[in-house]
Amino acid sequence: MVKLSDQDILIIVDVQYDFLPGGSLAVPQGGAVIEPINVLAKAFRHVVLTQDWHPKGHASFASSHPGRQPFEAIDLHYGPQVLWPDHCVQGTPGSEISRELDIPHAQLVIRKGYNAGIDSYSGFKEADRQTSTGLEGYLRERRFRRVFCAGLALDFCVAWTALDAAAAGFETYVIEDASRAINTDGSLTRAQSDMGAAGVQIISSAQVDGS
Ligand code: VGL
Ligand code: ZN
Repeated sequence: MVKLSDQDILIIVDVQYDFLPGGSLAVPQGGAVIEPINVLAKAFRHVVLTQDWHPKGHASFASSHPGRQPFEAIDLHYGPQVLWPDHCVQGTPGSEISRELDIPHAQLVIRKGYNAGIDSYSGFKEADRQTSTGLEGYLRERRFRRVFCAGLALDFCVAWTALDAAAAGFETYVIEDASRAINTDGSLTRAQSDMGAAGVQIISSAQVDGS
């Protein structure tokens, strides 16, 4: 069991309509995260949410690259980039965080992916690996020690957020049953091995003791 304290924070990643059933980048079984997240969030005093938040014509959209298809990879100025269907465009219904989430005590929504030329899977650092969202400073200033991550998608935004949390020095956990993966081109296996190598601990909701 992992006994929670006041120095623990839960980061709920990208539970937005475009990643849920019917969305433009629907994660397989994405809707299955809602219930476990709602239960889990009640065990945490501190919760933050992330929101994928792209301008129209974003560099991560296949539609921005003539002749390219979703789920192909290309090289952008900062390195390889998987191309996606248009998703989470600022202000659209698909970009909204699910109203099924029952986390009224969430303290912050951190938006990411708003720079037109840079993707950001991570809630901490954009894909150029330079540009910061400010989340690390926020968590440090509030003196958190451990970060717990869950949401969508396990092999992209959850994994990258967890990897950056670990790199920033937080003891980091991913709650697997409260997350679901896209799993394209071996992405889930790769994310799992990257997280293992970084010391991110993969646990289940049942191991979290909020009492
Ligand atoms: C995500 C692909 C593109 C995610 C966001 O939330 O995992 N995946 N943008
Ligand atoms: Zn995105």
